[in-house]
Amino acid sequence: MSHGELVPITDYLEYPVEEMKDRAQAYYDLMRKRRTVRDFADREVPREVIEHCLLTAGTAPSGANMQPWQFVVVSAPETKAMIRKAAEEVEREFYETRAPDYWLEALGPIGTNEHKPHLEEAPYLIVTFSKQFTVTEDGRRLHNYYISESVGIALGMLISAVHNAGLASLTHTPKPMSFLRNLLGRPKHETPVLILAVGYPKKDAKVPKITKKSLAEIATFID
Ligand code: IYR
Repeated sequence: MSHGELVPITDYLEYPVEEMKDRAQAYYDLMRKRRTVRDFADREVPREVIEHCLLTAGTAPSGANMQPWQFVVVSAPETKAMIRKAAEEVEREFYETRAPDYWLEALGPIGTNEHKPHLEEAPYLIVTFSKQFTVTEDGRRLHNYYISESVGIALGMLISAVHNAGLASLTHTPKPMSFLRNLLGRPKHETPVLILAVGYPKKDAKVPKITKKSLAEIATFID
């Protein structure tokens, strides 16, 4: 068994404890302002911002560092229109026939339905695929590990990066979403996971009146 080369961790930054506390709180204060937005403004977003957000997502830890994700960034209006049309078709069926009552009830406060104008209005749709295996340059298949965990972590970092840049996003999961593979020309071993619509919120954008759980509700400390 060969081992990889280990190098010193030159990039680690330690802060004095007071600064550490301030930074932790400041990051929470930034992130607590993130809201999932469904109404996007017709305003251009610099592609460079999207590229840096994707690079941030790409720094995510992943099983055996296999980085089992592929991001397809769609800004072409024709492609966005095709995605909207296909998504609205599956969503109509979901809302009208497939969704059980308890699911529709849970979605009540969020106010979603089969209409997905944001898929055309948002300047960017970042469609994330997970890769079942990695194909090397010489055509060999390498195993990927903890695929859904790794992709979930990368998506969390992407959403934070987008918010940090001052843009809004919407996590959208048409069900089933396999149509995205053909539509975007991806291979069979890639599975669509999420569409992240990204852009500026519309001036009059409204968001659901919902709250997040308290620390006591989400965490248990064993001292
Ligand atoms: N995929 C549908 C339904 C949906 C499901 C959940 I769970 C949500 O939190 C929001 C929507 C849609 O996107 O409308």
